[in-house]
Amino acid sequence: MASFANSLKTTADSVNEVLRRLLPDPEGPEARLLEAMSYSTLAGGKRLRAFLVTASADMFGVGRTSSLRVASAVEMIHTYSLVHDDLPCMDDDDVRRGEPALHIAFNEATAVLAGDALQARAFEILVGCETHPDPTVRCELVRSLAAACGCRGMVGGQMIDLEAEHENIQANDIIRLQQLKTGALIAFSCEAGAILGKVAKPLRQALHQYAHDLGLAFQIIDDLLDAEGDGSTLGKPVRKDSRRGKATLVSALGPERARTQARMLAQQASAHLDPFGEKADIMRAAAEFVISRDR
Ligand code: GRG
Repeated sequence: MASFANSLKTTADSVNEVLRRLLPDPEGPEARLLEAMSYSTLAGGKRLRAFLVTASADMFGVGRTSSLRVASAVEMIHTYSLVHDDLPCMDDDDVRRGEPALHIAFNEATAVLAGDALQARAFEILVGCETHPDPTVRCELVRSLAAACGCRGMVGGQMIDLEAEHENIQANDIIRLQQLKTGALIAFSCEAGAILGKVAKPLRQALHQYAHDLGLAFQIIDDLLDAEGDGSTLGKPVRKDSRRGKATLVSALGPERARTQARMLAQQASAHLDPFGEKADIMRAAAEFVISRDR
């Protein structure tokens, strides 16, 4: 696990360096917006999604220039989702990654605009020729990321989540909600390597299935951390789900069954990597990390 933590940290350092280059310099009359984009994007974070992009791309011999650009685009989308999720009209959280949330550090309007601009910048990066020489690959990256973060992906999941507050929804509906809200972007991150490497469909499908189980395990642990974890380690408020009466797999199954389910999903995720043999060992370690993390 220590070696996985080192790999995750190395990827985080690399993606942070690329993000610093790809985020616009805070100059001109719109400088405050650009400062806000950097404030949230460079505020830390595990960079797990970036790791999944580079690890899947490494399996197919894709160069790091390409995979780190895609990883940066994904982290920009992830940051935008956290910025908007923290807004008073959504989850209304004041702290993120151990720092004041963007709408607290700046203001609400700036947080909305910074999220919008991060989303646009992510797609601008994907279509850049430096991302991949083949325009059909760039086009598929754009199509696939748009699907993952749009109305039938992350945004759709957030809508269902907001409407489901204080409702007694069943485990199957919770799973679907979470697949959209958090799973879809994780799935794109894992499949990005296959898109960049132009590999055959069954291999991309195997990565999709790995991501499906990994995403659910990730979300169960996130909910367990909210229910049982330490706010100072997590860098965000805890016990939010119970305060808001939000149904999660932890509230539906109870903590012990939820933890067992997460372990089973992580094992199942690793099994989907069989076609890649030893080349996928680091992605198997990622599944182990997801269920043993404390933040
Ligand atoms: C508002 C468009 C819009 C979407 C919001 C993803 C999302 C949808 C909201 C985030 C709320 C949340 C905390 C969901 C739980 C899972 C999750 C995304 C946790 C945060 O991801 P980590 O742990 O965060 O990878 P770091 O800070 O490490 O990047």
